[in-house]
Amino acid sequence: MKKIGISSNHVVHANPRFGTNYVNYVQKNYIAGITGAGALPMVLPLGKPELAEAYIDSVDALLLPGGQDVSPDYYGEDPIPQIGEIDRQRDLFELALLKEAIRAGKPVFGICRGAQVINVAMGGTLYQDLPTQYPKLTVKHDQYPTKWSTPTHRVSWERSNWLDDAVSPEALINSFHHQAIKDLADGLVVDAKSFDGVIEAFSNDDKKIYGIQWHPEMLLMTNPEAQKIFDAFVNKI
Ligand SMILES: [Mn+2]
Repeated sequence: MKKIGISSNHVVHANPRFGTNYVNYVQKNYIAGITGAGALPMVLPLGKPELAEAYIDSVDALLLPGGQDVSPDYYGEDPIPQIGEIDRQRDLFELALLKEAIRAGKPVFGICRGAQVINVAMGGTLYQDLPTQYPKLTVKHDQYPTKWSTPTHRVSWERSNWLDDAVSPEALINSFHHQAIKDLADGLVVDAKSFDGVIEAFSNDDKKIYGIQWHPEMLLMTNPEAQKIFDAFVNKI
């Protein structure tokens, strides 16, 4: 069975269930996507970057899920007032995991924040906040309060890519981001954009690096077709 490492998020604010006894967590929908594709999810507890090599040694591929904003420090900027929560511990752990996965030639799939982490790690930049920094914004990229499982906006496919058999060209996707890729890193190629020009998918098939800006795991409960994205990734291993 192929083993997919999923980097976990953590709760580091006091909360009603756990107080200050903080927890690592992965949303169950990611687990469902990986098991649905016939692979074995291995949750990687958010921890020391020095452990990244050992973690990556123990899996066949890496999934970087969604979550906090990426600190702009890695691409040479200070945070603007509109940035959301950043978490340098998570950034540094995931940047280390990604570096090790690329070194080991193991496939990587970044979803939302995960795609942004890949881009930044490879030398790209982000819009810290689309409404503030992207003048051409005409699509609602943070669809809240519409449900997670409701697809809302279209994408324009730029070239044949790894999702050809997984996502129909007319498909709607869901969208929960206010950050987005600004300058795409060298070595990555755009697969799809929204109709206002925001990069929604990229890949490097030679290095087996894949990123999408939407959340197929959240679509699973209402749209079984979304499983095909996880299947396509597992087939790349
Ligand atoms: Mn979007």
